[in-house]
Amino acid sequence: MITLALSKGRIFDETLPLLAAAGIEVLEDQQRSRKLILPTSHSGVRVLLVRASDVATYVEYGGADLGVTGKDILLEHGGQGLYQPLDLRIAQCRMSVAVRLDFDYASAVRQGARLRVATKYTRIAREFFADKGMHVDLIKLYGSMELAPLTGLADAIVDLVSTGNTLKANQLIEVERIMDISSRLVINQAALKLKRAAIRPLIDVFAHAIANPADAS
Ligand code: PRT
Ligand code: MG
Repeated sequence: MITLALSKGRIFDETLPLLAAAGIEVLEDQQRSRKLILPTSHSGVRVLLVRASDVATYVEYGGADLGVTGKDILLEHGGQGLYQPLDLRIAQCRMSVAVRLDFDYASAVRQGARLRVATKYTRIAREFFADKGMHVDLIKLYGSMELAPLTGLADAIVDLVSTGNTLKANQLIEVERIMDISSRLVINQAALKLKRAAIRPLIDVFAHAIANPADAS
């Protein structure tokens, strides 16, 4: 049996076509089911539903053999000990710095002002501003980062942006693009050795499906 850890929402949805390319169909409706372990059409494969930020942890400790998780999470929590053979190019977005429309970020940077930055991604933010030679006070938040500049909690946020609609709806503007983000296939090192016969073909099918998106129906 191989166990694949996914998170509900975009990662689950965007992994389904890759599984389909391998002839694997998840047999339970992720939205409606309360189950956390979902059977698939392949008796040797099951899907575990975990929080997005827990996928790498499950795979690292062998609670799952493999998983799909964002580069943001791998960079923030460290993907140590995980085999990362593929960028699946799904759940794409970017990590950016955003401020209120009326905040003059450019002159704050020019003047070397000490910025207060709210984010869930303190590690990525710390490295980014350190590389720019900027001094920042980081404020750790766990969600709704957009509120921080609006309430005066912070001057800027570091957060994921995809359409930009959330920023726009909150009168915020993107002032720096830190990096592009997509999701990776992560594999437990021991599982890769012990279950190679089952896992290796999956990697190959995923790689082929990514390289040939036109084949997907
Ligand atoms: O939502 P929950 O608290 O359960 O967990 P999560 O936010 O960690 O999970 P989920 O499923 O929302 O995100 C899983 C992964 O999807 C992330 O780790 C990213 O790698 C990737 N991803 C891709 C995104 C986005 N796009 C994205 N737009 N993750 C989050 N967002 C959020 C963003 O934080 C912001 O609040 O969507 C909002 C902005 O979206 P736009 O379209 O308005 O710009
Ligand atoms: Mg979310």
